[in-house]
Amino acid sequence: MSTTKPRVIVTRKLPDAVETRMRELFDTQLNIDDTPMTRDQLAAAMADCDVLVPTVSDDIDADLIAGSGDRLRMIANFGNGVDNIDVSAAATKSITVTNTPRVLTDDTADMIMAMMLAVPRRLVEGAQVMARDEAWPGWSPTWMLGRRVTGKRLGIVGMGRIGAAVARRAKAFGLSIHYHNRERAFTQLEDELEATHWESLDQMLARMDFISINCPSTPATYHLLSERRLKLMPQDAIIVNAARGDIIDEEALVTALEEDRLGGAALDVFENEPSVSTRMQKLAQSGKLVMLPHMGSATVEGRNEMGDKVLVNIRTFFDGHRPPDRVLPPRG
Ligand code: 8YV
Repeated sequence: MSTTKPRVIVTRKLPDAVETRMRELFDTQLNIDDTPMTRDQLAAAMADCDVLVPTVSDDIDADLIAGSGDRLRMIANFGNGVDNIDVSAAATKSITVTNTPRVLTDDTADMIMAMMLAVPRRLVEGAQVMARDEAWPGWSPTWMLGRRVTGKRLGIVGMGRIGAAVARRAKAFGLSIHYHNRERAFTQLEDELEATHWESLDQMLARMDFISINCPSTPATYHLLSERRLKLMPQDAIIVNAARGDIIDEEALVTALEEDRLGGAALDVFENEPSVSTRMQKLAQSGKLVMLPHMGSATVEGRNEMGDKVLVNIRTFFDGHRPPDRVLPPRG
């Protein structure tokens, strides 16, 4: 049966309501069992559809895009970050790229706050004690002591939507807000947050109790927290990263934690996702490192809203308009 509906291939299992609507609107191929596609399967899919709907777990690089043939017109990412897609290569082939901004800001910021509290207040260690038979000897004045959060300094690397949402929450927890950003935030936001802007990332890192990474992963932010910069941080500083793993030199971070040159870290993202090293697992057992499986935006509401955005982006594009969440290639 021939159809005039655009052919859409979705690489992973999406929420039921999103998939159902997707099938109503488009000639859609779903991935019901959620097995990630191999590179060959992605190449075949990209040669056989008008729209690919990938996620962070699909690496849509320049070679795949170059080999995609003429049919592919749109890559509608189910996700905010587009570091999994070579947007410049897509632009060269006039393929429109879209993402799903704004709907995961609050969920991600909530999780970042939870991570920021978890390390100094030893949340995971405490929960593990209660999950083990007879591991709790009973209350004691000097047992399981953590460090106070209120009154400390938080340095936000990347004051975009998520950075600002983290800052608002952290301010309510009594933290003072500092930030480093490519461009200085609007005065209004600085006033609201009583935030201090640092032109020099090095100088900010040397003075903060907490660092939260909230910038996108781009060639310019690769290993932004390098071995040299990690060495600038105070010995009891805590790093939280729910952005992308490759913004921190993970190997250097692990060494710094092992050598007690940092207070701790909470990571929701990793350099070689989904792999983490045994050294990291060992640190996680000691409580110095809290690791989560990339679940910063993982709420039912968020995933449904991400799906709605994908649907609107595809529909708008095929109605002949500019999709609301179009992503342009980086400048310069
Ligand atoms: C998403 C994320 O779950 O949207 C993002 O950028 O990091 C995640 O929270 C994932 O990217 C979906 O593709």
